[in-house]
Amino acid sequence: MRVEQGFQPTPYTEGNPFTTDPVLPNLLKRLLPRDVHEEVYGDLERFGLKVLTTLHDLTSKTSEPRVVQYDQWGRRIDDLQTSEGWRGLKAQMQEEGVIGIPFERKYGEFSRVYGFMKQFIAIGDSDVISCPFAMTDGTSRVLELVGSPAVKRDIFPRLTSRDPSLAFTAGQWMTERPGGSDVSQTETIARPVSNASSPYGPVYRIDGFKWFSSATDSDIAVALARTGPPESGSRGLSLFLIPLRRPLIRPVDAPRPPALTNNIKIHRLKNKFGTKILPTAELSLEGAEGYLLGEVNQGVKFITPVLNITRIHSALTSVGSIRKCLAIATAYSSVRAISGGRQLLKDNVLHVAELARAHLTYRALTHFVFGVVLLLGKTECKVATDDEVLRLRLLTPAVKAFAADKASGVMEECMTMLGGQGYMEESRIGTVLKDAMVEKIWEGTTTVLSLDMVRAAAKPGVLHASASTISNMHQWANTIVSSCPADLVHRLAERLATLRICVTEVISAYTNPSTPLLSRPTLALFAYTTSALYLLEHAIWAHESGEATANTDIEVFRRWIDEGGLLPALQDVRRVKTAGADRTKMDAEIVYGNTSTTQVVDDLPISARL
Ligand code: UCC
Repeated sequence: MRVEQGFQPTPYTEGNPFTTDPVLPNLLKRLLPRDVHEEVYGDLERFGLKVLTTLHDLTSKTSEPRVVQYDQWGRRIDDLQTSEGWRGLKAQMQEEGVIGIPFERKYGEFSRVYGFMKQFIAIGDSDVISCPFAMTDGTSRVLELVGSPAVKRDIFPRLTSRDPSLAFTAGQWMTERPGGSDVSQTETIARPVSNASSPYGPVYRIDGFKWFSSATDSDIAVALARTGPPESGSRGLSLFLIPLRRPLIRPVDAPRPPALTNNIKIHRLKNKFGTKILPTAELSLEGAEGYLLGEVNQGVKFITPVLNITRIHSALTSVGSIRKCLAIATAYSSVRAISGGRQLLKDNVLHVAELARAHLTYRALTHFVFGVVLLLGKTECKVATDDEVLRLRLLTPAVKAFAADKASGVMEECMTMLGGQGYMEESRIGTVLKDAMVEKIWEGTTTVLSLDMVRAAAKPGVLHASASTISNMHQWANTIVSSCPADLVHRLAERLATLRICVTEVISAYTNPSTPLLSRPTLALFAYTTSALYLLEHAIWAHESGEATANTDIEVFRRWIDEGGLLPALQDVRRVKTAGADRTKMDAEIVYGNTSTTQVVDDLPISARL
């Protein structure tokens, strides 16, 4: 039989990633004031079509970057070559204003929601172009906060520019070989240059080796380097603005110089599991010129906006990757016939039940991440209350870690929903899944972030009562739960009670961390609870404003409480809370074998074994 003969599978057609998404249009309607919503809706609809056409085509033209280190005469050139598709994607995102929108702030605090929504619908059809823009975004914020007038005149406008011929992107260089996430071991040294001056800030010569430098094709980077003695750990680090190419400001038609022009050598490109299109490199800084940002030895403090903003981007990418895979799986269910051709997958209850389970997680995460995005917008525009600023600090690591943890499982399910077709590279589910795996690692693993939350929660008023503040989390949860109208309270009473129990448990776990083991399960419970609160907030809004989706939104909240994983997360926290040292010892024995006397499991309280 020839390939043209016999059964011909029907390809699926994906709808507009914004207008046909089951969550986004209504979420946007709730989050934005009516006039802003009316203005941006059309742009997002237009961009949604562009994602399916222009961006999709450019993605098919990307290929792995390469570095040509020497020319034929043996001269070091470090020529970093990226693909036409990659450069095209970059230009498209700049023109669309993914960095312009949040910093132009045409829509005030709502600009963040609009800008992030644009990035969100492009994820999955734009390779990992979101990565350099995450760092460009964080860097723009740092420069906005602490850049010199000349930095604000020459560099900030380029980072936020919509003109690709002028626009800059930025990288972030923190990680080094000794420490990974622990920057206290930073070996890179910055020495002041007394006889040099720059309008961009005090000039330093920087020497060191940066181990994971993504966005090596960028124009500038923000980097930590040591200015204090080694024993000062992370308190002896300062933040620098480092041009990757000099001169930094050139005529538009001037050729792009290599990083060697600032004494930066590309040692090699990383051989990564995913994100292969992204030029991540090991860099050797051999007297690179850099300009101090902020105060000496305060580098960690000044780089935290980059960390926090990139963490929100990371969460967005995890959830956006789910969106893409679900869009494919859902579209496929409308064309794939089963049962001898008599039934489409979309009419098969067993299949739809699995799709609904995946959609449940997607909905919860989408509401969570855009809740955080709104808080970011409010904070940057200085209209957030003190409580909201504190909440943003706590929710940022939580949403990053939680979204990354949940994403891969859902994407795997989506892949199986296409059977063998899902496993084919052409479906792109595999690429999206592999790329999204990095979200569990970069900008802090789940464990690192769970410890960050412990630190953030210790700030007075964030979670627990202080002299003047009643619990922030408690107050926020109370405000949402108590805004539930009577008829909804009646329908959801049991779930609302569960939610209150979870809030109390989270606060207690952070207030009295009886064991260091609590940080990870508490992060999970916190994230389940927070996403439930956002789902409830949305369901109440939909119910009260008579949205056609109201019943679905209420059901999604109910299922998230009953079936989404919140109850096992609650049990986890309770189990670990009461476990004590015996559990830690048993953990070691499970992993490394019995090396000393064993505390038998039966000696543990029953609650610790649930
Ligand atoms: O290695 C990586 C690359 C992986 C592979 C990449 C491949 C391709 C990528 C593709 C992408 C698409 S990523 C790993 C990057 N590293 C991190 O994410 C850093 C993780 N470490 C942390 O988050 C740490 O907490 C640090 C570095 C931020 C700080 O740790 P230290 O040195 O212990 O410092 P402290 O003492 O904990 O914090 C210093 C101050 C404190 O304030 P003060 O001085 O007032 O007490 C903290 O409260 O900074 C404050 N602080 C923060 N403030 C710390 N973190 C934050 C924060 N997030 N927000 C606000």
